[in-house]
Amino acid sequence: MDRRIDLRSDTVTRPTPAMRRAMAEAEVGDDVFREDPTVRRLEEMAAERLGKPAALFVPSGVMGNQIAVKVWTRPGQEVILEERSHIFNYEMAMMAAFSGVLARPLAGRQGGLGAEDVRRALRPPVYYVAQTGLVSLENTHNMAGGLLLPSADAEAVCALARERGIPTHLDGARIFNAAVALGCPAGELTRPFDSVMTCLSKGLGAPVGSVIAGPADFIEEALRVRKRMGGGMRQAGVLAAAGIVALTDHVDRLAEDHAVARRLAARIGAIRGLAIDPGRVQTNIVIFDVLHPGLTASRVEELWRAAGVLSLVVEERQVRAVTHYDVGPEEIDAAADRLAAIVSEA
Ligand code: TLP
Repeated sequence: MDRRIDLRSDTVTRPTPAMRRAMAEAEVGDDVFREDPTVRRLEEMAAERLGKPAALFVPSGVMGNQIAVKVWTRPGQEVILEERSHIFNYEMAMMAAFSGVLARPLAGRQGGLGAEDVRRALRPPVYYVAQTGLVSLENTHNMAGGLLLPSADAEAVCALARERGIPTHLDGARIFNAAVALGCPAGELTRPFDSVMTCLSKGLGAPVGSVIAGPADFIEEALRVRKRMGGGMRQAGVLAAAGIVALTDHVDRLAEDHAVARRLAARIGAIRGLAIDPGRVQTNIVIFDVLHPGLTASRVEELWRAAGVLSLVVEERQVRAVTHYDVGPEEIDAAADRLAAIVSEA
């Protein structure tokens, strides 16, 4: 069988030879003492790209998001977020376990929340109800199929929160995908938010690591919280070096991932028994519906895997395929051919 085609996630990318070289040559120090020059360089670069005064390198996206929740909130408060968001669904209830806050998930439209949705969910400032401690949005929205968060909604939600003195956080794990898709700097998309988390280890291809960015006092507190979570790393410059290559060389090429995602969506759209609106594939995530009565998402995943293509089941009748720099048009065509064969044989 041909080499397997891994569409489970853009996290499966391995460091490029250039990254490996940068890692081997990285100047390092003990970052718990804040003495690793490569980590500091990455943090400065990330702060600048994300348009915030300061940034902090963290081991994972989950840790970055959860540090932000912890810094912005107090136990007993509520966090407003979209019901299919990563923070609510895939971070193992850590906001409750670590920060003692209650999630206030709202049904969104295509992954986004409008100011009116948020306004209705904000708690009145009376002493006998739990107060809203944070509003968090996601861009691109993973489970909505990599959709872009409409900038007007982001601006309006953040303006409303600011008026009420409530901080805002952006889970921007794939904010550089959004920036490339829109042809604008990432800093423009993060501007309305007080803090942002982004991942270096997804489409940007670094082996490990994410960053959070925000005001200097937020980052100062985030440093303490990171240490409490066990996320203080020592000679982390070997990892940060790959992150620097990711931010320098791998952002613009995300457009290629988006193009092959659209190609895959167009092919899937032509398979009877499956459904996808190719117009809704804006970045590198392709989520399609399994309509064929003889198949389920798990069965499609299993048969596709047997044919050498890995994907993820996201709902009973939904499968996710994510593109990244290890899959080009050829792999995508092969994956689509095998999927078409599976459905027609069912
Ligand atoms: N997402 C992973 C899985 O957990 C689903 C993936 O393969 O897409 N925010 C968003 C929007 C994410 O998609 C992810 C990872 C994270 C945060 C967490 O990042 P890590 O995995 O670095 O902790």
